[in-house]
Amino acid sequence: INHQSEARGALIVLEGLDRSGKTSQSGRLLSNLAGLGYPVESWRFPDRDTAVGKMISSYLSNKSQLDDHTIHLLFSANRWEKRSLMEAKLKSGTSLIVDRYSYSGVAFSAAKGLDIEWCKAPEVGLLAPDLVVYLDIPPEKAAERGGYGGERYEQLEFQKNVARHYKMLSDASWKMIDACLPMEDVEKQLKEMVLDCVTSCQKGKPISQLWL
Ligand code: NYM
Repeated sequence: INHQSEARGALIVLEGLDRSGKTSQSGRLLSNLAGLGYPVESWRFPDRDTAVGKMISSYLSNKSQLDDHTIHLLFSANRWEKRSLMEAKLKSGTSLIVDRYSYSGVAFSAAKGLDIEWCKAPEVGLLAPDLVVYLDIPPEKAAERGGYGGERYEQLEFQKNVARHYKMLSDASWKMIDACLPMEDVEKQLKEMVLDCVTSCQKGKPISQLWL
């Protein structure tokens, strides 16, 4: 039996404040894993290409207004609409690097004052990441990085509140990387963490579901 072909992919999630470097690091990680011959794709949430994603995008760019609960559920729906494809990819052996996931969903909505348990509820039953890496940066430092893009939420006071909520959500399974380090150092640490995770998934670690 060729065990390699039956090995499942790993679900790797990158989290962090706006301007923490998630998107750049996702790209570098994708090339690093692909370069080593691993089947891998890079995803992001919100996925702005779906119908739900277009509503989210319009909200984020202040072109539309939505009640806080409503937008929260749309972000969650945007993950649900990708769940079956996500599962199929993992089972077929492809690892996924996902830029933001349910933790962004809860941290940003709870930072507006919504109840944290209420925020978690619609995420229950989505696939649980095999690894969550938090790119840790002080909000003030993130704000200094080339300015925010002007979307909703991209303000220092709000980001401080989001950071507090991320800390509440984090548990022992999260890996932290100091996102103030040079990009190459972050890249190297991330690659090592992810290779460990990919290996344990190949060895048969089962896929589990949120919310633990
Ligand atoms: N965001 C992202 C949420 O508020 N809830 C979610 O569930 C997700 C996935 O959207 N400021 C927020 C965080 C970001 C914004 O993300 C858009 P990005 O990574 O800048 O495209």
